[in-house]
Amino acid sequence: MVSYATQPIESFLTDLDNTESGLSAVVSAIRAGSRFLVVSHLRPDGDAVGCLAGLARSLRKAGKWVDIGLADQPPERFAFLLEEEVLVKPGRVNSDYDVIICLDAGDASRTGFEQDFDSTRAVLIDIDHHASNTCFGEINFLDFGASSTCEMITSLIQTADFPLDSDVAEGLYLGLATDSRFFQNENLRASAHLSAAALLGTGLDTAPILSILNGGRTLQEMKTLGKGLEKVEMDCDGRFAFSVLTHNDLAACGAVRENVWASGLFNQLTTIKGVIVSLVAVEDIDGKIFCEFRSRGGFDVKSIAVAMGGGGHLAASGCSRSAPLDDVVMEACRLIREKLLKESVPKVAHGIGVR
Ligand SMILES: [Mn+2]
Repeated sequence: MVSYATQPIESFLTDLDNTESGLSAVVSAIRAGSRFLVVSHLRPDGDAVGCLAGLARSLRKAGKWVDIGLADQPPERFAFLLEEEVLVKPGRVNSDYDVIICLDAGDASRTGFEQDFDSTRAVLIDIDHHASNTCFGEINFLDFGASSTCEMITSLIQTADFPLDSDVAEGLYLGLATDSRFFQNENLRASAHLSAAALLGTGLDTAPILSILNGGRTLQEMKTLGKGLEKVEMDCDGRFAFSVLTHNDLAACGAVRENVWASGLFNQLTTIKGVIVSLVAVEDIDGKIFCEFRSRGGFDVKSIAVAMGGGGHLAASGCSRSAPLDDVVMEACRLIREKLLKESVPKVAHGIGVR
């Protein structure tokens, strides 16, 4: 029988200078603190909600006081993880926390709590896997090779020997599965699978989680997915696919912005044969434009999102703009075309074992 214990999970962390020292500094700060606020980013996804729930539950079992802060409500299908929580909102942060832990957010403004960070005496810890992270904490535990912040929290809990049972594992497994797209991300490290093994080793029943992830789509989300796919356009010799959803499109589907995220549309366009980069632009009801970029084969969409004021990962990134839809789409398309041209990226062969 394979023993996962023979290879400590830390050995799979990237050798970024600050990764391991960041982890041990975080462990020391958490051991020393007793009152915690854990926060995550605006428009929280499965990773954000999962690591908030997982870390809060573990630290409470370790005898700590933990509150959870979120500026936006969690998406409906992940809300069960936080249903017993009284969520702390920006501007309403008490002054008596020892430590504020910021999870899965590339910079302070992504949380909505940046003014609270400025006015608090608490130690600010930044734990994240986004390569665009600005290192904004007093202590930063960053691992750009990690599949998810949930994977990093699993490492943290194991390293610190904090409680890890099925209750703690529930959110962490959900976040690990969603952020790694069920272990389908390119360049996924062994540590992602080892974290999953540790979480499943708690006796976690994954059936309810899988049923939410695979069967929890609403009719509005399904219609939004259909509308987005119907409107796909191809460019750059079939290497670039994009789709633009206006607020009229959303209204026709009975959908709101959150439904587009939950629909799974963003990850669909790069599954078209030959496509290596995709863009979905969404016009919200208030006129704000959201762009989501995805890529395959190592094409860097993070740099495009950063150039447009956003951030994210090499293969999945995004930005938002308050500008006319056409202008934003034109700028995003131009940046993608220029980068494709400059890098003369070949078509990716789609097929098992072919890259
Ligand atoms: Mn994440």
